[in-house]
Amino acid sequence: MPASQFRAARRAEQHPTFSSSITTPPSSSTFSLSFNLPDSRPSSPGSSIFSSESSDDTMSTSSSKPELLHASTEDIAERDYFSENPAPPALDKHTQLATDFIEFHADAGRRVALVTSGGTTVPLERQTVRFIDNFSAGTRGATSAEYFLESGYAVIFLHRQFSLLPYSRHYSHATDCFLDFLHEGPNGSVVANEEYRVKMLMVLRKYNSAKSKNLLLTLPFTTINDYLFVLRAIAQLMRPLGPNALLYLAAAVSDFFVPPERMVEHKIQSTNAADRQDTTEGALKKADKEASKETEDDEETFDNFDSSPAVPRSKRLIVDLDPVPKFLKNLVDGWAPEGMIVSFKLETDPEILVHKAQYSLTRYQHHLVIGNLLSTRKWEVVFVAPGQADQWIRVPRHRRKKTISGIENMVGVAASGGEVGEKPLDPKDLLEGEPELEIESLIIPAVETLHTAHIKKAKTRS
Ligand code: 9Z3
Repeated sequence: MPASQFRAARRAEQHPTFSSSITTPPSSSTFSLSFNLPDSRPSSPGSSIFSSESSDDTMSTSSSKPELLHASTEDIAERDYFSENPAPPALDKHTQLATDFIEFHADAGRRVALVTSGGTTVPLERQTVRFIDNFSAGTRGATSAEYFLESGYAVIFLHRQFSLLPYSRHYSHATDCFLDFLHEGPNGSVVANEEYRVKMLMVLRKYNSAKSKNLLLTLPFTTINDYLFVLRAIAQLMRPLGPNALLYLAAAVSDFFVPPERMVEHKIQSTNAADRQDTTEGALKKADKEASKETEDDEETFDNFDSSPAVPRSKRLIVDLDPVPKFLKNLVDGWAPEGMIVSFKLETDPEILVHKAQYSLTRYQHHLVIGNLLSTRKWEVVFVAPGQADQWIRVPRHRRKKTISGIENMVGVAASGGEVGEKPLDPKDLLEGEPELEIESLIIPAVETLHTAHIKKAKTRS
């Protein structure tokens, strides 16, 4: 392994939050990094029939797992996941808030969008010091929520705690610290800097309007488990909204997790210095010495890190992750059967994006997949919907905001299956001076149009 890769692996080892997958045998003294891919669970389409929901007679009283009649693979996965994993402590509180919010807007006949946003974490310890995370800042979700509100929707914003929020997102970026927009005015007042004042006032008005009309409910999650429990609960609560419910699943959801039976209680240890039998001062010194020798050894042998016996298996930190069950089918068939469901498909390889989005739609039979590439997600997305040609939505070149992570010459590449990018610039695209455009300002009206058609179709059917 080249030294640079090794250093990256070492960094990941020292900060496991950024690594792909990590576990530990509880008693081993030192650890290294490995990647164990679990077998994926088979899955087949089918309907959700929970006997426990419809009849008490069919529910087993001796087991925590309800019996299932005519169970599909998804039913079983759902029953197992939600009986084997603990409900998050805030679930009841969040459910109550969502119940009141949904009732209020159902009475008003208003459309309600559940917008999920930000990344889920995967804890490695029960008392969590370390966890696996992902890149999502919640820009897509927070920005989309604002445009949904502007279109007259009430919004339940289910977001990763401390990720971006609608409205405050304009002032909470690392580069746009809210304090930089303010200065001290007369008599100790705080005043917006003149160049930002008008925009800030508009944002503040919109925020206060949404709040005063009870149009925005923000609910936080942290872990993948929090997310799944609350997503299921809210989706089920949205049923009375019928087709007026819209589920817009923009959160970046972990595909793998550590199941409770394999999760250690305490912080994963990197040396055996804490072993009970070894707590004498001498033993601790010896352990420290061994640990520092191991570090030196590791430094010397890093070129062989991946395969060398110089790093025995017993010293590696191996996380054994299970796949997170795919609950989209349960959502479509059972949790929110009449609502419109929009999922996102994220890829990094332009050659597979469209195919994966189409596959997802075929597999889960929902209403819209919005495909995006990590590198161009702020400038283009593709809508994949049943019975329609794939539709690319793109911010015109002269209105694109530059981003550090974006790669602009990748725009258009996924549309051609990975071959060429955008066509040469059209002279009309050269117009200068127009303000930057957020892609969500194009996505949300297009989603709204599809939602209107969805509602109309449901009405015709009934
Ligand atoms: C998305 O694809 C979102 O658009 C992003 C937004 C996470 C890319 P940011 O928060 O990023 O604005 O920085 N969300 C869905 C990602 C996801 O987990 N999709 C699953 C998948 O691709 C399917 S549900 O397999």
